[in-house]
Amino acid sequence: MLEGGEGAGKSTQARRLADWLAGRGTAALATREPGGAPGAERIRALLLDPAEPLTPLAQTLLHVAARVEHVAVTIRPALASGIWVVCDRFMDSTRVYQGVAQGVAPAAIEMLAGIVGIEPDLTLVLDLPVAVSRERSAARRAQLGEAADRYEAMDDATHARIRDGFLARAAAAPDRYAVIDASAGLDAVFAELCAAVAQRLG
Ligand code: T5A
Repeated sequence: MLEGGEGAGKSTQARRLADWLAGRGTAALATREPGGAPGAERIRALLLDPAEPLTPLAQTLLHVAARVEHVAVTIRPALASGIWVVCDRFMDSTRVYQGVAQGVAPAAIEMLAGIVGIEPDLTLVLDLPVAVSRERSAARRAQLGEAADRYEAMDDATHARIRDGFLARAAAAPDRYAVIDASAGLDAVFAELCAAVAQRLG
């Protein structure tokens, strides 16, 4: 899984990583959350809409509903066929965005994680200072003519807590996480990701 703050390069690198794995003879699928299955993509639209007020707990339940659908429709069938899954965000995003940043009780989130029933073999945290993350997101939005979504609209202090939340999770389980400096250029970040995957997963 690829995790981290906004604009860290997760979507770009997930696609590259899946292609790289395929080039080495390992069939791989790049997918994303919230989304990755038709029903989950519809839930995504509601979750990202800043005009639709949603309590943190409602966001949590919707993210998990989208994830359950994504796991059932996309992830489990791929894994059952021997296809590796490279996912842009997963349960840690709920733990950090809804738990650490918005105060949803960890016990409630872990109960829901149990219902999702699957955790990644390896999580790559793309780490980026908040200011750089803001610049990249703003540039991408300007390019696409999009407005800030619910999460991009959160203030810098909240995004700093999100960054710290991912780093804390990585520090607590170094065997299942690798932290990648995402402030480097695209190719340098990609090289670091590939090295981490090769070293950890063979
Ligand atoms: N969320 C999600 C929760 O709150 N709880 C949850 O449980 C889950 C699953 C999803 C939002 O939902 C929240 C978190 C998110 O806020 P999203 O649009 O999918 O919304 O948000 P992100 O995952 O953050 O996606 P982004 O597209 O914003 O960021 P990425 O995927 O990290 O970055 P990417 O690849 O799109 O790149 C962004 C821009 O930066 C450039 C790219 O070209 C692009 O323009 N870029 C670089 N430029 C220079 N150097 C590099 N190394 C670069 N890497 C990328």
